[in-house]
Amino acid sequence: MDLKKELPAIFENFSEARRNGFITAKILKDNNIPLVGTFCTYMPQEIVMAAGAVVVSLCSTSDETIGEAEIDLPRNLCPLIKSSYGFGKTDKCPYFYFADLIVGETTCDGKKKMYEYLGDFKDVHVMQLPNTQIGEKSYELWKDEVIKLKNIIEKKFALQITEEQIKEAIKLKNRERVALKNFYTLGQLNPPAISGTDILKVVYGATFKFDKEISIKELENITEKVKIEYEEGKRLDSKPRILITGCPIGGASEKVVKAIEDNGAYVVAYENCTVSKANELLVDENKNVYDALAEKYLAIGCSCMSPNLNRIDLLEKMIEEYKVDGVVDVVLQACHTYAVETLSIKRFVSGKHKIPYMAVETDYSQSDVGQLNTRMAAFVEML
Ligand code: BJ8
Repeated sequence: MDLKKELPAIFENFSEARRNGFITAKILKDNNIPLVGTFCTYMPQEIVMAAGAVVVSLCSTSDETIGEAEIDLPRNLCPLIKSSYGFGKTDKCPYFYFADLIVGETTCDGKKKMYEYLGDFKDVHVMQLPNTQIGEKSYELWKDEVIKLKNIIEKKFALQITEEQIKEAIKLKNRERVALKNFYTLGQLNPPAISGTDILKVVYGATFKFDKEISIKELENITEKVKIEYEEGKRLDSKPRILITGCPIGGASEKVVKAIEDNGAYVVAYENCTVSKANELLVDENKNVYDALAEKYLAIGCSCMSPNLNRIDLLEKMIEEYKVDGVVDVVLQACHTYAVETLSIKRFVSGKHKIPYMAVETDYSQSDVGQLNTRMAAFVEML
């Protein structure tokens, strides 16, 4: 990446990483590098990396294939599930097309049932995730599932994964998390250095950069460049500071970020899976590798866990660190777990913290853009 370029061009480079998917996936295949597709932050990527394979997120974020998916699946289902299934069914996603194995997990009901059908198109392994993070039994179950995933990958790709290789993968993935975190916590600067749109572009785009050493270097350089320019006085205006929480965001659902930023505020923090939920916690490098992985991944504060206290803990920390003026909870249509949790998040944010809170339900279409703009304008005015 040419760091002499202006920041907008550098941010665009990360967006391009996803658009260049076909070529990237093809190069990996030509070099006999196995591709493992995932739909969830709970998937312990280090196991795949230790096998010399590449992990790619298959969570689809466009409405392009939803019509095709609705032939097989109910219409009243989360767009992420329908879109992901649709891309699998139609072979329109290069990553899905080239994936050798798909690893799913028993998170929400819609996703785990969808995996059963996905098995018609691809080799699918589903990890059995417990419904709660509490108790020794949940921990042991998840640790066993991590070990089972290692065995599945060894068998699938006819290789052996050593603990040493997993240790190396843990270190590399941790370095990537730190580089990402150093970048997205630029959102803590007040007034902001960069917009929430650009933060998302980089963090989301980075998941499609498969050479982790290069990606880490780029993230470090870009963070440094933003900091230097900030010191030199390049800052954005002071505006209300919004934290986004809820379902994963990216692609079509970025319309929510746009509606916030077009109507007088900046998104400075993302609590959801796309950004902080996945990267805040590191894997302990001093423990037995399976214990360390089980511990880190089971601690993810997703609404499929009951109770989901870790989401509240992370929100508490972020509201403070980012000096947040308002919280927007994004719920994808028909995502029951996140929809039900809006009550407890509202109680926590506006009850305990006295910070304005709004939940928005959306999908991957553009039909609610007008309504989103009206609601965000009213919300921002209130701050
Ligand atoms: S760890 S947030 S990536 S499950 S939006 S498909 S929950 S109905 S995406 Fe998620 Fe893993 Fe949790 Fe993160 Fe279901 Fe809801 Fe759809 Fe969802």
